[in-house]
Amino acid sequence: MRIAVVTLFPVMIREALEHGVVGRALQRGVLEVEYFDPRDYATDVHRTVDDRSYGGGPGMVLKVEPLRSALRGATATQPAGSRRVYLGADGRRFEQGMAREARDWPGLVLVAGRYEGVDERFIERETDEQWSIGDYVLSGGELPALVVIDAIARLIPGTLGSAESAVQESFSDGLVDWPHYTRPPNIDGQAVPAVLMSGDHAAIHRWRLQQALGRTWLRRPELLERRGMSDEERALLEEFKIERASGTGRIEDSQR
Ligand code: 4F9
Repeated sequence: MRIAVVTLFPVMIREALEHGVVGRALQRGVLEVEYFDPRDYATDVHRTVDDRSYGGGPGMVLKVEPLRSALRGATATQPAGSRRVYLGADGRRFEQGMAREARDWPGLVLVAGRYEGVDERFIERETDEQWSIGDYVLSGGELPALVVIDAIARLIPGTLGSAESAVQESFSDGLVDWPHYTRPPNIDGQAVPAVLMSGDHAAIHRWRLQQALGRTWLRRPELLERRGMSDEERALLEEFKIERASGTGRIEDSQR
């Protein structure tokens, strides 16, 4: 898959993508990321990309022309039918389902804005959608672009090894993760749950599903609402609640 990014800080994105699973996808060539810096498209001697805000106030606004030229350069390298996504705090909330859809698009151009602002006429006229990764103020769209690229890259066939894919599949079904443990079996009096060392694979699977259900109920009830449960899962969750009532939970779970 080819992704183009319009950004004033290409090095920030390129270097962050060099590591781990995504770095491997880039090396193997299953993912290609290209960068288009509006500064390279500015036409004046100072390579100006921003200007003062009409209406006054502090903070500079990114100008239409350099952004538009960079975006057109980016779009030219992309297959027909590729989509242009502006990353901005007031966009549609980015979720896993959107990563799956974007993976299947012919191409993707991401535009990272700056916090102070981007001329609205560029967003309106030159981009197809606006995505936000969450409700916080960031200095720009570069970190959101990295989040989006990472989430999509993991879904490209050939990016993950078979073990990683198996892990991914078990969690893309609308529940949060179950808890994980590795050696040593006992540390400072904290033991690994005995079932995980029992060798009973059916019991282990049941326990993990129960933990995932229980944690989703505690921490992300809206996910459980959206997903629904089978009769068997409902029974597992009820058992989780009963066991939990007789134990001690974490502070962040105490609202339940
Ligand atoms: C973009 C925040 C996407 C969240 C871009 C300032 C942003 C953002 N999601 N904040 N510039």
